[in-house]
Amino acid sequence: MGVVNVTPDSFSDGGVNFRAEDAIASGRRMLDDGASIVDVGGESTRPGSDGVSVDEELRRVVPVLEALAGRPVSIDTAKAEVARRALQLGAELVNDVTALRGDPDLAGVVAESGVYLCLMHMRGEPRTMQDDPRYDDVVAEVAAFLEERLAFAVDQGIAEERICLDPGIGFGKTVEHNLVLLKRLDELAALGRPLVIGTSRKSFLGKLTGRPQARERVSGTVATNVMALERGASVFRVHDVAPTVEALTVASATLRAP
Ligand code: 9MG
Repeated sequence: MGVVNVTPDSFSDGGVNFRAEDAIASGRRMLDDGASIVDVGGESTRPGSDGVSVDEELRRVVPVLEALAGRPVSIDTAKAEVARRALQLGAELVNDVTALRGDPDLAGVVAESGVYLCLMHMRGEPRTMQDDPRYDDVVAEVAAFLEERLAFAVDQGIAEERICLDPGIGFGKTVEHNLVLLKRLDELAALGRPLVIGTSRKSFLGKLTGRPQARERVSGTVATNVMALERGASVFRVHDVAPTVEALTVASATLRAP
């Protein structure tokens, strides 16, 4: 899954895709580089960020979705109105970082349209989520949360076979929480739904490797995605599609070797 942030303030790409033409070109390049889908988002979820209005989010994503019509696209939004428009324009998956807690109408939009849904774990909200997050057992608590949100989504009429789960690396987690989640990802895979993993260029990688610039964190991104594959993840949300596809191709061939 390639990441196309149509935002001015993304920590991970410095806003390089804020202009629609740049976002469209990036999305096309990611698909050419081997992404199975591109995730288009118009609201930043980086730590400390504030939300944007429905109108502004639509203004950002609609031209990109229009230009990518006919290609596999996911919409990264927590807003029912934005999801509805994106699905009309052909989006096949709704990536909701609030796991249906942000907008009471979003579950209905997803249920009616029959598209795929990603439910992600987040402790708190982007503005405050990195203020001293604590867990007794981060894996058990994330698993319990995802199980509860999965049951909620199914209860709202969304087909279970259409739902994937995501531990929300970096969303209300310390470096150690992120590492423990990656190390014990098999416990989340045991929930029985496909797992999405999003480590791409995130700050915990920079803290471990001394890379302050997000775009210098490709090796860390690749390493974590290979580990996540080995522990049961099947969707890898990344900015750097070509090196990730190459690494995952080799890693998955190795896992399949007799
Ligand atoms: C929007 N977004 C930013 N990081 C993410 C992650 O790790 N997973 C998902 N599903 N979405 C994310």
